Amino acid sequence: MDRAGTEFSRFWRSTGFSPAELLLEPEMRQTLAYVGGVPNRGIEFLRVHYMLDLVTAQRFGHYDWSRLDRALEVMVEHRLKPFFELMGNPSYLFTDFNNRDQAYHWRDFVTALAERYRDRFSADEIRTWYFETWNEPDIWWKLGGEAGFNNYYDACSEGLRAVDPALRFGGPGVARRLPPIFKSLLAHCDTGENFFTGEIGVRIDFISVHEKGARKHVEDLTPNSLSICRHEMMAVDYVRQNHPRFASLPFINNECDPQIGWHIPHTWHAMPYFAALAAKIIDQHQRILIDREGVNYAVLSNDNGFIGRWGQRTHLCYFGQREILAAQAEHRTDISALDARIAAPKPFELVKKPALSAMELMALLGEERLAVKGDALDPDTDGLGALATRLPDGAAVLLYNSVDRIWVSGTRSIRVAFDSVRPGTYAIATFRIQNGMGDPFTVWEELGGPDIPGPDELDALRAAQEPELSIETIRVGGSHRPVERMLELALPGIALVALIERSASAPKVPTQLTVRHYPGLNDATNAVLFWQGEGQGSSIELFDVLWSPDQEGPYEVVNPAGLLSSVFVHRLNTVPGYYRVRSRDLFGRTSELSSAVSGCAEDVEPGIVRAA
Ligand code: 8U8
Repeated sequence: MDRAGTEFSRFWRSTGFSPAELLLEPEMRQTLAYVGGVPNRGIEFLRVHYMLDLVTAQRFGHYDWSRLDRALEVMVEHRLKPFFELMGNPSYLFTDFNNRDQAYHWRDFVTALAERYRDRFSADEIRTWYFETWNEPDIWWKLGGEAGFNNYYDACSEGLRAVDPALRFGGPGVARRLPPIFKSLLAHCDTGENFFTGEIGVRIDFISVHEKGARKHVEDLTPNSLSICRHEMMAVDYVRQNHPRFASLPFINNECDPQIGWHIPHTWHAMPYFAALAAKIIDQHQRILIDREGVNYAVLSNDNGFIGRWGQRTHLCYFGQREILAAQAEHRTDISALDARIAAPKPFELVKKPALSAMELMALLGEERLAVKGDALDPDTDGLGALATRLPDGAAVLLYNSVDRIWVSGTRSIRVAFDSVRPGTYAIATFRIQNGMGDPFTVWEELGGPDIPGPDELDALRAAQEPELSIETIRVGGSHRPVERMLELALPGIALVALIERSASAPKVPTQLTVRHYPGLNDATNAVLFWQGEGQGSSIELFDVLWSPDQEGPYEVVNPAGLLSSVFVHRLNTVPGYYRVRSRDLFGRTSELSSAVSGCAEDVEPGIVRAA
């Protein structure tokens, strides 16, 4: 291990989707249990379009917040923070922001919103959120052109500032490259007149754009990963040249997807290809934008929080009868249709894709980079790259093998060597995602591609959804020779290799075990269990879920493989029983069992929460 580390900011821990009404539906609640369960808050922000459509109103100033309250509670319950687009229109009252009264009503609406969620979630909490403009105003802004948009911007800014000047607000999250509304907003913020105060200039706390790797197309266009960084640099350079006082603001690409069109099926969305590509794009941002260009890069987000099937851009594969394709064009939220759907939930199942497992592996990286002395590393040419970090009790290296070609495959033999390892007992853990490892789509194909998988098929899919793990325990003496291991990494593929020193203390018991019930396929009721667990013992631990018909036990493990994330879905047995969870370190030491929650198919309504 090289001691000369530099700070490593985990800037990719974000996702998004549309539309906000999904937050009130069971499919998204279950999705967020997975997304929020990624270890070390490996996904922290959730950026959702049309949030403010969830507010209803008969007239300006009289708002029903109840649906938005619930939407935010679902996020926060799953440890997620809103990347809060001030987008949407309460009962479609607002029509034109060139109208002075409407601009003032919007300002007061934003003030009411910020006060409400400060009181509900605390000032400290909402200061860690981001507030952003309307999504992609260059396409979706219809309330008064560029002048109206600037009034809207000032209303958002002043509305938030009235509650707390420390609330972060920026934008404009544009879809196209340097569109006119991007330029007019920056000019307004730099030298324009604030609609409300008459001051020259309006605050902007961060600048956000969208750049993706290929255009929208039904074909699998080859994403050009480097072009994402190159195109982002065009926005950065524009700001540096035209608005130098904004040059060091946090810069964000909060829709950094390989290809436009989340809903268009590209089978590679289900495959290790996407996992490896996402890791490579993150590393390119570290190398090119942060290290080389000195950009204050704050957030990179894939927009892959949607509900969809294998080929769609989602973290999980949905099985069930619904086609959830809202928000493909300008979206209007139909509140009464939403309420009707909430009242009659449909059965479904979700299976994790490599896109989400990749986030679990990325989440195991530490916050200090270590030098990588790769003689032959040239990732943008041959696809093999590495991100190495220090952990409090060792080191973790993320290796990816990814080229911008969907049909190219192969294998690399890699020698991973950790230098300067002090004497002690260590575990070397290797997690892998590649064809046939952590790859449930291949299992689904082998099963004949069932639309509605049976119970055993679902078990097989879920058994394949965790990254493949091998663990070896070694003793390091005082020789100062590097600790070396060979690794075969497929193209495409990613691996996380960690060297973890054995600590004196055993893993700590997980807390806050919660179970929620959902209607599953095959007439099943699923228990979705989630809990708090990491950050207490060794830096890399796994969880097990145990079940017993008797609260006192004996308990048996029901998860087929150790879990990195603090979430597990289990089909309820016909006999009532109890669940407990435990942590397990890489040396096989386990914590005590957590307190129990009951999982009983007979006495539950879907969606009921039971806290331990
Ligand atoms: C540039 C562009 C062309 C187009 O036809 O549609 C677009 C839609 C374009 C850019 C962005 C866009 O919508 C965003 O991207 C979507 C997607 O499916 O890739 C979604 O991920 C986002 O919700 C949306 O903001």
